[in-house]
Amino acid sequence: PATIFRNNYTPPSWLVPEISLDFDLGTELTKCVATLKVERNPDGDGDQTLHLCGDNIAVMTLKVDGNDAEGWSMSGSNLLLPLPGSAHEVTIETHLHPATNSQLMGLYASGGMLCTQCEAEGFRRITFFPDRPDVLSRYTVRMEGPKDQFPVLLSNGNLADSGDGADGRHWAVWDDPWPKPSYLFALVAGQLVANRDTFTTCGGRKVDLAVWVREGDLERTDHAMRSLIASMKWDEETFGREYDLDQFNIVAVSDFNMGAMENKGLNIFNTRYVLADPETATDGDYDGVEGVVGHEYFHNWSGNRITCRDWFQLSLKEGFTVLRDQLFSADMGSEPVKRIEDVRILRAAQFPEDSGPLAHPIRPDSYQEISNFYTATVYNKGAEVIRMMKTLAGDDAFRKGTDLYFDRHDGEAATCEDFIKSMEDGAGLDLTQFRRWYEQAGTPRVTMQSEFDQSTGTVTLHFTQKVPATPGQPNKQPVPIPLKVALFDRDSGTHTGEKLLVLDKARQDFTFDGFAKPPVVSVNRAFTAPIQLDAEAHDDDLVFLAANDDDAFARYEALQQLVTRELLGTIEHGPDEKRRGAIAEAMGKVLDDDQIDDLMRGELMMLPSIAFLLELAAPANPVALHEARERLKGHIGTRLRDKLIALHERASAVPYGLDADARGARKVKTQALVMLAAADQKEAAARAAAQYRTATNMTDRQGAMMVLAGIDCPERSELVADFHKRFEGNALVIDKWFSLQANALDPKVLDTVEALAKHPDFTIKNPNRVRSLYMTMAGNAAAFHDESGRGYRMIADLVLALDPINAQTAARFIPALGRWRKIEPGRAALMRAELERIAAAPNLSKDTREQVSKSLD
Ligand code: HT7
Ligand code: ZN
Repeated sequence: PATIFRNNYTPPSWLVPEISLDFDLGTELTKCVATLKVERNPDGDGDQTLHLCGDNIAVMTLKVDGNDAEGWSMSGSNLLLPLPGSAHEVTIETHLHPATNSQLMGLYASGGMLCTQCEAEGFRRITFFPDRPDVLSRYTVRMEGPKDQFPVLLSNGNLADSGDGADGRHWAVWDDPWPKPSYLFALVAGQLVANRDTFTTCGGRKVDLAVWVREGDLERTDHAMRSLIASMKWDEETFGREYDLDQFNIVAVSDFNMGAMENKGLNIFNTRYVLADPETATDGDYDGVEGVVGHEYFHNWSGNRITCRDWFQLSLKEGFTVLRDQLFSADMGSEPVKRIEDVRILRAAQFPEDSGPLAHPIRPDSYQEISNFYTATVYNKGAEVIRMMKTLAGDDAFRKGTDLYFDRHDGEAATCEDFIKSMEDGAGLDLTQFRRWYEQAGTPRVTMQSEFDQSTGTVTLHFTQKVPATPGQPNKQPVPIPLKVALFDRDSGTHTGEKLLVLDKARQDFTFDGFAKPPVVSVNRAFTAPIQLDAEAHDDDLVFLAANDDDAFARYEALQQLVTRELLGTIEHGPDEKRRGAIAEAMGKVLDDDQIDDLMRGELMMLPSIAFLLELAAPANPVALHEARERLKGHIGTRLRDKLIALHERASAVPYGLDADARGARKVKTQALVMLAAADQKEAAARAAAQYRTATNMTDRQGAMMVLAGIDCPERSELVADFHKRFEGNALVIDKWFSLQANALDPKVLDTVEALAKHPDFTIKNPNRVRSLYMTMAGNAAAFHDESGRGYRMIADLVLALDPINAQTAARFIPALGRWRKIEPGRAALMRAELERIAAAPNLSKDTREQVSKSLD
């Protein structure tokens, strides 16, 4: 497949200021007539041929200015149309087959309804078009179809007209006044019902809001609607952004490749991020709905009003919008807990990507298949990079920078450089060196040593930084790293004030005076920079910070570091009894401390993930690491048994509610159960079964089932069956049923996964179901890394079966196998062998081919 390079960007030769689309809808056959007003681009190269992208479609008719077109040709799947003048009207008819579109890109059928997914390059599966984000057009969409089958007809913008036709048919015309790129086009037709509300914007515009779902799902849409209204208000208050249409529609579909899509005025969502009620959705699911509803809504400005010039600029909209959704969720709940959650995701998903064969800068330099670049790097590291600008500027100056960006580039297809320049001009920052964060892949490694000079009462912090080599980037330059630091007095447990240091050289020292004794150093507080830090702190200092740090993140971090040190030490030379004792004691303080709320306590109780630990270890045996982690949990569970039981009981007495206290109680309840189960399975099984049986909500039920699924006891099969029976027919909960079993800490889990793949509820055609079984198994270290190689084989078999059906989803399984360099040689060879087996398959998709070949390099 061809490689596309960022530096080869050229402006389009032709522009399309207007397009009208006319759809004659049917599940088996939809006819689409597109009329494009095209104009030569004064900034283009003067090419007289109009290049229109196509994918899996054929030209049925083609006219130019009302006459049959002449001289056109196909180049692969693209249409080349030479045009004599500088402005023409081009009309193209295409025929689409939504029912057989299993790739879920373009127009497809999902549960009887029709819907679209056009980002990144799906519009070319609907009609021939210059399908690139810098071609902005005004869209008018007419659609017509049988009213009984498609009673609801939606597209972008505002409804302009509608009516009934002959033979039980009806039609609607939608008009979107805002020029947009083709990837933001959307259409939905189906049997849907709406939860409706209104929102009046700060400028007085009354907006009709609707969340559209299948009939039985209506009562599970209130949280999505609440989240939408909260997002609209928050974006006005926090970023000064007002909504700009009279309607805002959200539609939930059950077959969807990603989480959701920000189509202008018509967001399309995976049902997973719309539907929630206490009985079927966990607290985590509620947070997911709030975060994703916010994310897609925020794209209306960061993505839609200002879009990307080309796909290399993806982080311009995604990194910034992730930051915006993170800040929103923090404001809606607990800021420090949200920060810890965001860092946990970054470390488990992005750090491994940044150190592996698929590492790329947040603004990549090349790609073969753009769908492969919707990554944790572009999204989550992209958000961290903009967060660093916010830290460097301060909140007020940051807001000046974003205001300038929105003003300067409204209506444009912009670049990351445009964003950086607006930040420089608006926030008053010099980001010359900072631009390296956009250019270089790899997580910077920072070391810190502190040196105390008794004679002068000074402390010097000696820092080094190194950005590691990544594929195609052997030599790196230092980046500016903002680090919040505080120096604690050991006796009083207080510090003299937090400082912001900016580390911008390979080696750098910072000196502080006025100390009678060596202080305890707290560094990278609030995780101000996305780095791997080795601060060489003594265990006692980590224990001190875990108990005393007034920065909640730093407190969490100290305990995580202590545990990480112990686990990495265990697989090298066995457990360290003294350190294990210190960890249990620190955890005991966490359980006792009534200054900590339960949401935070629940975070502090979680041990670092295997994915994160593998980043820090030399090529390791993941199963040994997993076992060490379980043993440490067991040690803590045994030492703190009474406290954990008391906590479980206290939390169990809190009635269900969506407030922070009730949610916190549910979080610690399950965390207590997890630790107790690692200590005494039999006792925990009875407690988990009781939690399951008395559960009034999915958080408690899922927590109990998660623990039970890993214990060989009579309750397990009984309650697994009960769970299925209770929620039969509810796809999202049945997804949980699959993942709970695929995630089990059970030696027979691979047998279970194999059996579940044959279960009548399993289908390879639904991405949520595939992910719930196989992505979960790939994240279950003990299962995936089974020394037989069976876990690797199962993933490779899945990729080969799924690739022809849904290439995007198949390609997303490759990175799990691509991490072989982090794994001990025996298993690494087995992982590579599976990658080679995939690579040898004929007719692999571009998506999977790119990921596999890079993973083997
Ligand atoms: N901007 C959206 C990206 C997306 C997508 C990309 C590729 C294939 C399918 C997709 N569905 C949605 C999602 C977002 O970040 O908001
Ligand atoms: Zn997004």
